[in-house]
Amino acid sequence: MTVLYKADPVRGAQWSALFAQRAPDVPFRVWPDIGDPALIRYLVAWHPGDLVQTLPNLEAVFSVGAGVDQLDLASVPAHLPVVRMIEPGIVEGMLEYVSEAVLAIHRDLFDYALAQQARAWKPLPLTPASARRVGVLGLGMLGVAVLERLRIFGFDCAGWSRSAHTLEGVRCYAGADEFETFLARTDVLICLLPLTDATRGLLARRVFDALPTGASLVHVGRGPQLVADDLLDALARGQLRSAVLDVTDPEPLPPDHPLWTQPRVRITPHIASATRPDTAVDSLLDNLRRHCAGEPMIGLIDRQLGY
Ligand code: NDP
Ligand code: OXD
Repeated sequence: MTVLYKADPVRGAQWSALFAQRAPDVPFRVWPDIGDPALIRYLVAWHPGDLVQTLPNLEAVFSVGAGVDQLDLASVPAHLPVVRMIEPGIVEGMLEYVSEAVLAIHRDLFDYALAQQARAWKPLPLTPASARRVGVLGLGMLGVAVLERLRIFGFDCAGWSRSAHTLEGVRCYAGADEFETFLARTDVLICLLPLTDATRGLLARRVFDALPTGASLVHVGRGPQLVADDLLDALARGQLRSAVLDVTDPEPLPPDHPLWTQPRVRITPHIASATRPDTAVDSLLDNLRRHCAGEPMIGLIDRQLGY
């Protein structure tokens, strides 16, 4: 049951060494060294391209990351399960990134960076965390973990998802009917939604205008969920105060894009979190064992919903 890896080659070498240690009986190959295509049973990939069609005995496709939007699901035959990556390394990175971003917004660090440029010593009043209303779009693996972490700081926490959830200490909202109410109580909006037809372009004027004036955005979902012109406009009008963007459309963001020069926008190059090979290999091996035993795999996506 050969596993084929097609993603970052440096990380591929790490995966290969870990497989050799932890599952020496499972042949592991790194693309383009695929050997006999008929022997490949499992593909672990970021952008598989048309590789899937060339592997006649494939039994499952695994995304190397938490999202699956980079896979062209329509090109994966319907009988093949598609599984996303659920592993603790991705969660840890996201907790650090979002905590830092929310605390930077909460403690007015955008204002102090501008004040420093002007050499202005200008203390602002402190707002208690309990008076800062944080709202997370998406209550999945990452959204729930982020809310648990933000609660420790004492923020007033809420989340929004497609279906109804119950989370201790978090006000949960669901579906289109409760979206506006969720937005109206959110000072710091964090996007942790998967990219699907339903979420593409969601972060647009309608949403920004439904937030309290002076709210901020932390976008760690996917670039095409954000309408950049609407964000620039909301910042120019003062409707939004600041934005932390880890994802953009396109990636990389072109050097002449107006977002780069916005003083109240902070951009990072899609590094909020990343799959960690040492923990991801264990998740994959567990799923391979489950698949062989006929048990449900962890992270199996619903192809109708697209996540
Ligand atoms: P999950 O699949 O575990 O959770 C997705 C959540 O989004 C669920 O709560 C789901 O609702 C909700 N959701 C999906 N569609 C809608 C919709 N139309 N309306 C309302 N809610 C919706 O995903 P993860 O938490 O693991 O990851 C989320 C995303 O984070 C990934 O898809 C990826 O895009 C991004 N990501 C970014 C990284 C980065 O470095 N910037 C790193 C890793 C991930 P329900 O619970 O009802 O199904
Ligand atoms: C992921 C990512 O989806 O890194 O895991 O964005």
